Amino acid sequence: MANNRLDQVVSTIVEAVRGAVRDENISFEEYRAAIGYMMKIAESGELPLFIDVFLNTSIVSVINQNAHPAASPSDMEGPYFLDSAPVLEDGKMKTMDAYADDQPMIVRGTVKDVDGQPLADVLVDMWNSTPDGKYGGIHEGIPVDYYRGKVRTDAQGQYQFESTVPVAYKIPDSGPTGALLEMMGRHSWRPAHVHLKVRHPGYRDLTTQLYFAEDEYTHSDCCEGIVPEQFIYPELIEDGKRVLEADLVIEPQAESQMAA
Ligand code: MBD
Ligand code: FE
Repeated sequence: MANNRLDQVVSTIVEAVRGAVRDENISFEEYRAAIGYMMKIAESGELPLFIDVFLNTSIVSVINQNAHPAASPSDMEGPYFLDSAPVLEDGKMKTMDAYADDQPMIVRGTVKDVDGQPLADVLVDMWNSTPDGKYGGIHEGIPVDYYRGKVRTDAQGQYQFESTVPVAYKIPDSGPTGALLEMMGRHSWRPAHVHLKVRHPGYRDLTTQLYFAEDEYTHSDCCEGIVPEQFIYPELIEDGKRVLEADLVIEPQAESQMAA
């Protein structure tokens, strides 16, 4: 049986690309070069990164368009979420001693429903980069159980993580994704950011990011992330720790999604 949704989406994509070929007078040589480039992307293992750089933000726009007005803004998941992250009893992530000058960071807040009621026992995931822009379980030398973890909200709906402040993240520039950005005259930096994912039965998953007001890339993200104003944090230090307070509002799942 033909899949109508698939047919419609693929047809629309192909028509959009054909339109670009016509509009830009693409030559056969350029067409072959594009195929060669796509092969390089695939062979380098950067396919998820490449697609996230150019398209994840659009997926998030669709999510935000369809979201309840009281729900927290969604942002890109990016390529480095791992559901195998450890459960943290006290919210304290493992960080590497090798980073002697790292700054401790607390990320905390309350998970609520759209009526403002706190939600207990909600699963919250957080992941962020090392002080030199690497992710646990992804980049060389950083084990999978470092700089990521899961907690559950307490009876008051509160969650807390402890990690260290991340830095602006440079898309690997030895690979074809960074090379393309550079050839386009664009830089390949993401602002320093913290990833959060909230999951609770009967509610829509919320995936978002927190940003730092002082970061020079917060308003020039190479991935054109959403960067919601409410999630840009001015410097707040408590007991030597950078504090980010993020209340996260999740909405009930649509009934059509419940059945699935
Ligand atoms: C990242 O760390 C990220 O969050 C995104 C969206 C893309 C590339 C690297
Ligand atoms: Fe990231």
